Amino acid sequence: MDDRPYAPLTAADAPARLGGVPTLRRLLGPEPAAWTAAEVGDGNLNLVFILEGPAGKAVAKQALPYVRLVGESWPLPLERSWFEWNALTRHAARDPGSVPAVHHFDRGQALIVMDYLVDHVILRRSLIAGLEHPGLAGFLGRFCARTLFRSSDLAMPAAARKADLALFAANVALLDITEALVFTDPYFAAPLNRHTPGLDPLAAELRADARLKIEAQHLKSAFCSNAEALLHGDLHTGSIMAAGDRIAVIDPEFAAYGPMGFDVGMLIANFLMAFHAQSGHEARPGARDPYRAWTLGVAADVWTEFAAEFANLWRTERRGILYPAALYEDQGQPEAAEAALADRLAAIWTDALGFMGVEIHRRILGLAHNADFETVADESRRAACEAPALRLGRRLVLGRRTIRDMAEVVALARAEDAAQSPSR
Ligand code: SR1
Ligand code: MG
Repeated sequence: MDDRPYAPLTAADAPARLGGVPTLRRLLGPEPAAWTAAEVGDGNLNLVFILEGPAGKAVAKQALPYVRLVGESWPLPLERSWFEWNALTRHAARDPGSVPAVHHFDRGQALIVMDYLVDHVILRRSLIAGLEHPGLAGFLGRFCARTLFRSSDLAMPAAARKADLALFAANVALLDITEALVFTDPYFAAPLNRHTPGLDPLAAELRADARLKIEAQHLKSAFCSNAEALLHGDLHTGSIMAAGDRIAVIDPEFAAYGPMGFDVGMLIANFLMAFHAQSGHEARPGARDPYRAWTLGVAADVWTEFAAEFANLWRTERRGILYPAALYEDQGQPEAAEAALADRLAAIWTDALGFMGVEIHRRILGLAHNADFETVADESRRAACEAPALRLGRRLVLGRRTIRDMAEVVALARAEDAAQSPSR
């Protein structure tokens, strides 16, 4: 523990400042003077260092007191690191092996030192490069099911869940970002918004769509008030690392209680956007068709795997205060428990569809864009990727009560893509 006042690490002072931590000396080597540090953060908020010593490597993530993407004009509490650490420890317990192991946490310095994941890259980079990761959907679907189910009133002792509800409810500043950036700002000319110039007419059309804006606020209301489970809160493909079939989920600093469909929907939306971005990355039209199919397959399978694991947990770990076995199985009515499960999954599905739609909109019309589209340098080509995604987003938000399954979502994504590029 560093008792000095908070100060951001630098590559130059990180070895000396962290050199007193016994765990890190064991991990990196006993002589901090032989360690090096390199700042590699490319996210919107924090500093990230790779620490390297003769014996090994580690990653140090430190919060800055402001939003890195915007600058010091947008202050942000260092305490987000405390929420991230609490979420990481819960994720590790609820889905062992799914998150990097934490080696050191310093609340005052807003610093988490964790495993260096050998050979891993941010999944979004793989999706841009056209790389497949076997087992990805299964891992992610199970991660969502396990972390959401096991943090909910379906599984947790009531007092422990309420204590966590209170703990994470204090993650106000990060919740405020999501509430504004995901659900409201994309739908009007908010000061920090930006979009690709060719999208002006479509952006205006979406912002004039009263039904869309009403549904977006219904979704925001669900996000703010339906404290169903502990969410990762920012589960996009930039919060996932991958090396072949080894996957890890990182960065749960937006963790808070909310509707289960939020994590699942945001995650699937990012695979749908990866699909729409492929025309911006392929060498010639159609060259990425097999990869397009893979991204849509992952999107669909995330839901299937989530639902399967959720059902498994429902049948084997439903020991919380909700839908107790005393009402169903214990009275010889197992089919009633199955009917209740189907109702719960249907509610999560409807929520998830809506959250998919607003996530797509905010990544194209809001402040925080994603590299899938941003790395398409040619603006007209980029707009041609983004426009069908925006249209898909609207169909998902408005159709969330009638769209039945992922096959329908995939068909909608393909239809919007084809309408934009009829030659393919
Ligand atoms: C001001 S922070 C913008 C976005 O970056 C984070 O990764 C979250 O997605 C947030 O919405
Ligand atoms: Mg993040």
